[in-house]
Amino acid sequence: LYKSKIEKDINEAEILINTFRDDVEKGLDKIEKTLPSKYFYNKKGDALFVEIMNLPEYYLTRSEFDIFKNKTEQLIEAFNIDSNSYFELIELGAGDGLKTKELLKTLDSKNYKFNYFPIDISLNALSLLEKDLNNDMPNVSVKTQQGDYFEVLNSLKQSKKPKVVLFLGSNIGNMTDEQASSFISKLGNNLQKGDKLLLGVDLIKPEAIVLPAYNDSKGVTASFNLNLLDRMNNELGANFNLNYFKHHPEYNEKTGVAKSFIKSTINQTVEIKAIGKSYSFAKDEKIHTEISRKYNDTLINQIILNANFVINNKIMDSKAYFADYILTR
Ligand code: AVI
Repeated sequence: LYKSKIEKDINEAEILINTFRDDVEKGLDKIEKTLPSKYFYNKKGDALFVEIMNLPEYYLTRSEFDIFKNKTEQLIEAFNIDSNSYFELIELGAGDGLKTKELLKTLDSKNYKFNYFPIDISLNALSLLEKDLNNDMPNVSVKTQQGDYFEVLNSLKQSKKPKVVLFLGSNIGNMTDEQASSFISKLGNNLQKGDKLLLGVDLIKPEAIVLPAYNDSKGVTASFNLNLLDRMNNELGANFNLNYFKHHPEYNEKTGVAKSFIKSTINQTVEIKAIGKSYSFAKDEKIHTEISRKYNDTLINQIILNANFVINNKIMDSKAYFADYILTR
């Protein structure tokens, strides 16, 4: 199909930039302008997200780490796996492995027989994680899987071995409830009866705790959000002036929905060369860039309603900020 690897790489890069352009055009053509949050995560965005996870206001990572560190035995018990029979531990998203390492360490010390399969789109994230794990826990066999979650799960399905899938960090909260439902259903379709899903979600709690997590005092979350404008400038030939847009988070503690916006601070027009259009922004007009949903039992039950899962356990951190639900297929 391609004459060379370079030709293939160029072609793939073109497809990526074209979908970015099309998604931006679709979002900015709407009356209530939106941009998809998945475009936060380029190299700069990945680094900013790591910084966010270490912020004092961003409690999510620490809360889930508390569960993995202090309730490891409960997690493992909930997996209901015989320590003599082999199983596959699969993680959706490579992350920095900090939480998973606690689990791997305990599984290893208890002589469980398993392989660890982190799945990620980013080859870079996977190879960093693999190196780190090989260094820190040479006993654990790490089999990185690059690609789309469902494509990889589908290929892993062939093995017929018992599986435990980790989907941590309230990553599901960046989907709409409809997207989350169909995601969980699809996961169920790629697993076998008895397999487990460990779903980590942030819980609904007062605004005084949630809002600062998305509006930190150092302005890292603001840079993370505004990085979208930077990307459009660099990759789509846009001329957003970052001095005239600001980060604007909102949280509704009744619905449990946190939203991030980029707000225009003046009346202005921005040209995006790759689209061949100009967009006007009124003073105080908002572009919706992210949803970070918080949950309770009712919401989780609704989301898994049409999926082939039942809830077995719910394990929370000491402050009851965050929950890891263990579901059985
Ligand atoms: C990755 N995701 C779960 C984060 C969240 O909390 O929604 C992304 C994030 N956005 C702003 N801060 C962190």
